[in-house]
Amino acid sequence: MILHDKLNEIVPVWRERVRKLLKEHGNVKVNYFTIDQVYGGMRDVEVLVTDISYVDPATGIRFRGYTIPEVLDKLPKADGATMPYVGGLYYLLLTGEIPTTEQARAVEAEWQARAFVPVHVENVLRVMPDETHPMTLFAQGILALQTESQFVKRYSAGMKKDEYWIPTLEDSLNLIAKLPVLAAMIYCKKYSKCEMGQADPKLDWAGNFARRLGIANKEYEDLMRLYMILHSDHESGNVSAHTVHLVGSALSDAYLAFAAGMNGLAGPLHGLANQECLGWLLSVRERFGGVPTKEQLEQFANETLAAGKVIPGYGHAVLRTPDPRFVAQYEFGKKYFPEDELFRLAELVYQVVPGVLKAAGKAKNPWPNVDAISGTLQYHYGVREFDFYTVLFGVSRALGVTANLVWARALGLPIERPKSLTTAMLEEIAKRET
Ligand code: AMX
Repeated sequence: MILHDKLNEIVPVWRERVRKLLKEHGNVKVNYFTIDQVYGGMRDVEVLVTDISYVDPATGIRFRGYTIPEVLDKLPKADGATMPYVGGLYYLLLTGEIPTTEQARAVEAEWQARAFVPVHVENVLRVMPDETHPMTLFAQGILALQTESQFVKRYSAGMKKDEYWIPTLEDSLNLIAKLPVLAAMIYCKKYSKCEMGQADPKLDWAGNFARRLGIANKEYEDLMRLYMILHSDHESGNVSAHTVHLVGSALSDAYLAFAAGMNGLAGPLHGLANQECLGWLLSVRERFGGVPTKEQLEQFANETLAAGKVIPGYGHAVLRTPDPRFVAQYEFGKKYFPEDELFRLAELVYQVVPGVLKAAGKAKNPWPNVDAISGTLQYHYGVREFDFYTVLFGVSRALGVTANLVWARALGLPIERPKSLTTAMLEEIAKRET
């Protein structure tokens, strides 16, 4: 094929040209940033602003300044629950204040009242082939929901700029309310496992989501609350959050922006890692017929690296310690089912893999991230379809990215439009500066 043949010829030439430029002049500055950063995914470039969460390389995520243990401790909980109302977290993300129980319940009540999903959304899902990935269905379902956008209606009627945040908040509340129903529809379509009846008015958003997956179990309801809180936000630079912000900056409504972000979350270096992580754990278990010895696991991990693959669930672009989101889930498993075989395997991986990655010497952070354990907990309670796990992540991520979207419209943040240069221009700058 003509294009393949031509590209096959020139790709190695360009690869060598870029490699040479980065090797010899990577630290040359182009205005504010180095050539390494311009070419390298803008790593560590401080050009985004959010007040909703911040990832501290040493202590991990802080939501409005609060660490994960503080959030779990301070947010109000329903009677008999060990984990907080997710509605309380959303109040915190949006306002910066810890809500009272009444305020958290008021957010939960808003979600209950807005959970209806129009029939055309289910029709869109129905016509898709059975083998469609759940994340593809999720993004399609969100796009189908866009018919509900209040922002679109108000914008075409001629809304004033300083009111943009109001229908953005409406869209965000509606979207979050409907996502568990959409996710359960996908679970039904793919695996025929779900409970699509009326929501229990006495149960919160996360508890009802747990029930909709067909699991009526108080522990799992608490796990769902924990999971939804932990995955909600991770400052602005990660692919899903940044995509939602970028697309929203064009005044695309919350549905369009969120669907775009979910396509980024579906990538294997981002949200899909949780599915890959459980797959890797299961492949270890299958190879050794159970939990292996430390030495066997070390060898298996080295084989993964030697095959040019990453060990999913380990490493992070910003963190340099075990992810506190990993730690919170690890403690949950330790409390409720320490003897579960897969949990014991995940625990052994935690003991072994950081050493393997340190010895290999490439990964800047050898510690587990949020995905190293999340699938193991879901698996324990019966959500064993691991290509569904990224959908769970996506439902949770709506909390953080929509809170950011509301504030982006409230502060009138402009359309994002960075400037690009050509490789020849960078080479010219490098020549001039050296
Ligand atoms: N296994 C093997 N190699 C790894 C590794 C891992 N878990 N983590 C990093 N490395 C390698 C990188 O591939 C890179 O190799 P290269 O120079 O040949 O390209 C080198 O170490 C340096 O990478 P880094 O600067 O430490 O990491 P990064 O910021 O480029 O990437 C991440 C971060 C998470 C994508 C990476 O650690 C990774 O691929 N981890 C496995 C996948 C994973 O767990 N992803 C989930 C991330 C969390 C999320 O978004 N859900």
